[in-house]
Amino acid sequence: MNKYFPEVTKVVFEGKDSRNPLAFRYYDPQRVVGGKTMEEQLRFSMAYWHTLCGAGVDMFGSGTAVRSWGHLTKPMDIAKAKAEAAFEFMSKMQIPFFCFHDVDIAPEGETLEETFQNLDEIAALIKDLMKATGIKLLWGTTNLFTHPRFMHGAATSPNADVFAYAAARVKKTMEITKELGGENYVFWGGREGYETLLNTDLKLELDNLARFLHMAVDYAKEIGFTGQFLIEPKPKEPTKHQYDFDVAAVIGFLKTYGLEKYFKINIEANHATLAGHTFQHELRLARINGLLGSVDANQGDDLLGWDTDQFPTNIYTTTLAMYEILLNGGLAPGGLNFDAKVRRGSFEPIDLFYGHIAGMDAFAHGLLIAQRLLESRELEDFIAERYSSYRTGIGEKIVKGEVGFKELAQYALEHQEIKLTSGRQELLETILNRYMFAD
Ligand code: XUL
Ligand code: CO
Repeated sequence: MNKYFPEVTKVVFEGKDSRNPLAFRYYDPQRVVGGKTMEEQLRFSMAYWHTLCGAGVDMFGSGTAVRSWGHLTKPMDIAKAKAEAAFEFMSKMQIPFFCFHDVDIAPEGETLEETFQNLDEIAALIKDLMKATGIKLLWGTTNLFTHPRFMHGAATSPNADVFAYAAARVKKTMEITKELGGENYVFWGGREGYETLLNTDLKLELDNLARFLHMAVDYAKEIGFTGQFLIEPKPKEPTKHQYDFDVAAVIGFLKTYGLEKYFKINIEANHATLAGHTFQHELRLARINGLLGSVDANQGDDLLGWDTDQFPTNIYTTTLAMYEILLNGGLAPGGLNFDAKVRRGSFEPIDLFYGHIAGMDAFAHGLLIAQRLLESRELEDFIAERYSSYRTGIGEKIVKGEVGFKELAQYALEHQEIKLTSGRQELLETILNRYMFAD
């Protein structure tokens, strides 16, 4: 496999002193960290849409990306070349998983039948490539947002024919995901939201979204698809108000509609910051609710208010993310999917390698730091001490449900001198820096 990216051989671990830009300085797949190999802890995945389909288009300019399959003109020839290029790329990058939308791997046909036929043909090719390389499918998903028919939503469209059409497409992608041994299936509510309440039946749209997801659960049971269902929150873009706004909104939605047993959450770093949260906040909230399923690994830009989907390079963020993931006992069957694209100006094929190396090393480095931080228990012990008043006396009674307002009022009357302790934020930030820059 040396047809599409001949300028690169295999990217391997060379250690932190290496100056080879096509080597890993931290990602050492077989190194054991926290009882598992880095490969098992990190479960890296390539996003088919950005890496194979991203053309470098933006609101003001056309595609810039130079790709070795760029001379092809027939949609199915392009799809086949992209599939081969994808597996050559992942093999050279040592990326063990990939994720796709249906339309990423095969072109839409004139009719639904033709679309399905195209999908079957490319899925068969992908299945062979998976077998030949050992690369696995982390998740599949359906693109229910690009085509004009989804302008008002898919499962939340006011038009029932669109709801039915979306169901047909999800049904097919789920079948292909099962056929390829996919470990998860993602729902990102691309256009499931609204622009204005002046034309929106909010209650019906939310009820319909839940109906759609229940149908997906039923169909998975029917065909024996046992992958984990995931919802990916995002607060805005493309619609002004997305229904899956953030982890808190998704938890409320899942519980309201009795879906929490069937779904976990796929948390994307850039979506977290767009919602006004840190990535760690979203991971923590999902984790403590037993709903942390998988991660779309990327980062936004503090100065821009949209989803820039950059490769993650901020080691503070990757460290605190890996801290949550380690406390979660890992992500499996989820993983770290690089929902990230190279900048429009990074138009050469080799930039795809630099982008993924940057992201993989940032997470591997973050894993090493997070593991040391956890083993030291410095933060855990501080937090335990900070809440120690709930382990004895009146605090213990509160936690055990043994007192109510009457007893607490009596207690307060008898203990009017309250002694507070410092939160020590600056000290804790210094401790974190000690781990960040230990090597
Ligand atoms: C869009 C986004 C999607 C989902 C899959 O912001 O993140 O690519 O990850 O549909
Ligand atoms: Co995403």
